[in-house]
Amino acid sequence: MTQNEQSLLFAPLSEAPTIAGIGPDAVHLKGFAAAAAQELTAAIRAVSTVSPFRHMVTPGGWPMSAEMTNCGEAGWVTDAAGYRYDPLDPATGAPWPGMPESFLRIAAAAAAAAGFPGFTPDACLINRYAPGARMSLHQDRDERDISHPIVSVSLGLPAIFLWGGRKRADKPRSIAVRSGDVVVWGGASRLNYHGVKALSDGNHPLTGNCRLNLTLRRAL
Ligand code: MD3
Ligand code: FE
Repeated sequence: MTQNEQSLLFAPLSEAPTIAGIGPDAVHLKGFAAAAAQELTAAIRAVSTVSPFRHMVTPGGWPMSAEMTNCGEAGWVTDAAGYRYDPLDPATGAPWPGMPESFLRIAAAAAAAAGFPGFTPDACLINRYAPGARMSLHQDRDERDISHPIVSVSLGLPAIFLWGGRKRADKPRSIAVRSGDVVVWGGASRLNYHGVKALSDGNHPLTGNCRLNLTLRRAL
């Protein structure tokens, strides 16, 4: 038996959640959503049955490597016309599926734990990363009122967040995120540049060979 296998035998089945500051008004809640991970993943499956994951195309004409869908009052979309929140799914012509209760609950609880009480998201962008998929450095600035935080929930394969500064040129730090981790970004960090490194191959009991990320937002 290797030392790695040996230590796995004694590892706890799940670790207690911990809280770590990563910048002003940005908090990493490790394992905060671990107990809800299965329920959240099942709800994503239900959403994607109505509004399927798809590769959206940037205004410049490049397909994004992560697949996306949405739920809630409006969904974030990009196409030749630009970025926007749309109350209708362009792929179905119908409203996006409603926000699952489990999403609202985890978002409010995580935001409160991070110092943003009363957070009630009205939109959730759901990203699905296959191995090799990534997200380049960008700001989230399509929401009407940026005084609200964004809550991000990671499920499935691990990833490396790139945590940049207020300017695109600021060198990003790498932050490892694992299934069940939640990160809350608000206040002074709300317009920081951020991205995700190309996903490594792997297999996760919850999702198979992909990573799912929820970003819960107040968009309208
Ligand atoms: C920092 N998603 O959907 S979430 C996105 O893992 C997005 O799928 C990534 O960036 C993902 O827009 C990263 C982490 C995140 C989300 C919003 C932020 C970091 C943020 C807003 C401000 C600063
Ligand atoms: Fe983003």
